[in-house]
Amino acid sequence: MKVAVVGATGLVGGVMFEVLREHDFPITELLPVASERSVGKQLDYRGKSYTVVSMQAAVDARCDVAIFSAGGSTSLEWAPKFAAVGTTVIDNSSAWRMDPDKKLVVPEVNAAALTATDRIIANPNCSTIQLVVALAPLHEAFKIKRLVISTYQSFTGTGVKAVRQYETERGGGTSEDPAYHYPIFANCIPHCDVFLENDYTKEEMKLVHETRKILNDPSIAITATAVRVPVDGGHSESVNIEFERPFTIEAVRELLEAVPGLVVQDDPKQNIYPMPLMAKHRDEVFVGRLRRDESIDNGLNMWVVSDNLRKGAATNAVQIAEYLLQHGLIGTAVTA
Ligand code: A2P
Ligand code: 11C
Repeated sequence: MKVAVVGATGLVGGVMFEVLREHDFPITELLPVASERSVGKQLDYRGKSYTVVSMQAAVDARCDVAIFSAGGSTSLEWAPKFAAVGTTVIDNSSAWRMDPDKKLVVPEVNAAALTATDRIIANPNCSTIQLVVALAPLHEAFKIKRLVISTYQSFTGTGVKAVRQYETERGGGTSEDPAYHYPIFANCIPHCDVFLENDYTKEEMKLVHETRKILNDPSIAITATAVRVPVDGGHSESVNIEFERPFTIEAVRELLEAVPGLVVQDDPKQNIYPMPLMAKHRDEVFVGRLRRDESIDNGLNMWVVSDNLRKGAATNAVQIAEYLLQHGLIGTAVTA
């Protein structure tokens, strides 16, 4: 595969290289791509140095696949140009996710919907990805009526600038170009992404809209609070679920244990539960603290943790590319 990594100099871009290498993705030609500022920079992949190229050079190269992590406006402008020359774009930004003509894919849940004609495929938001991996089998078994989600999101989700802010503050300094309005070190900020008209943040509404789209059920009632925390390693989520139908904790555990890429870590007596420190650098979604919500019928509480740069971004995108490849949906045979 001829592969372009767009946003190669960014935080997700760096993890993308790690995941491509660890998954042994069959790359015949690799193009690191970034803004004009970075063109000519050298990046290392598998001990070899690669020169960062411009967006236009990457379009002209007619790659088989381009994995984008360069923000929404870059995707909006450039993804159609890549698609027009036959490159399949897997896009990490929020630009295309809610477009009714674009698939929003978490391979464990809905990869079967992909076809060779999908030229721009949307990777969901990090907090949605880890959530739906855990929810999908439960929705199928017991039908979810309502979800209340509270997130504890790593500053790494905001990118390089936020990591610099955290590190400067941790060292006792004040960031000259902060990513957040307030200090993130030793703080919690109930504000992820921008505020919308309804006083929810965009991040909170992504959880509402993207979850409904991926689970293919607009009837699920969903409400969310997204909080930025001074944590490196992953996003955590407290998830309260009300099901239509009765369930048992044993059945929930059995369903979750059968999900590929999901690890149940749930033994309170032994202090076993998921934590971001342990999820870091892992591709899986970790679920624990399974217990009944005793305040309602058919209520479940759980705690979901995953490395937001891995399964929440790079890993999910690479898994989509792997699925396309394994099913003959990308490559020269398809694009010719
Ligand atoms: P650059 O390093 O040249 O600015 P992060 O989210 O970690 O901050 O990374 C953002 C990534 O998106 C970087 O690789 C950045 O490249 C890239 N990027 C930002 N703006 C553009 C653009 N207009 N065209 C192409 N790549 C961009
Ligand atoms: C966060 N979800 O941690 C973000 C990062 O819509 O893909 C990525 C933003 C997005 O705040």
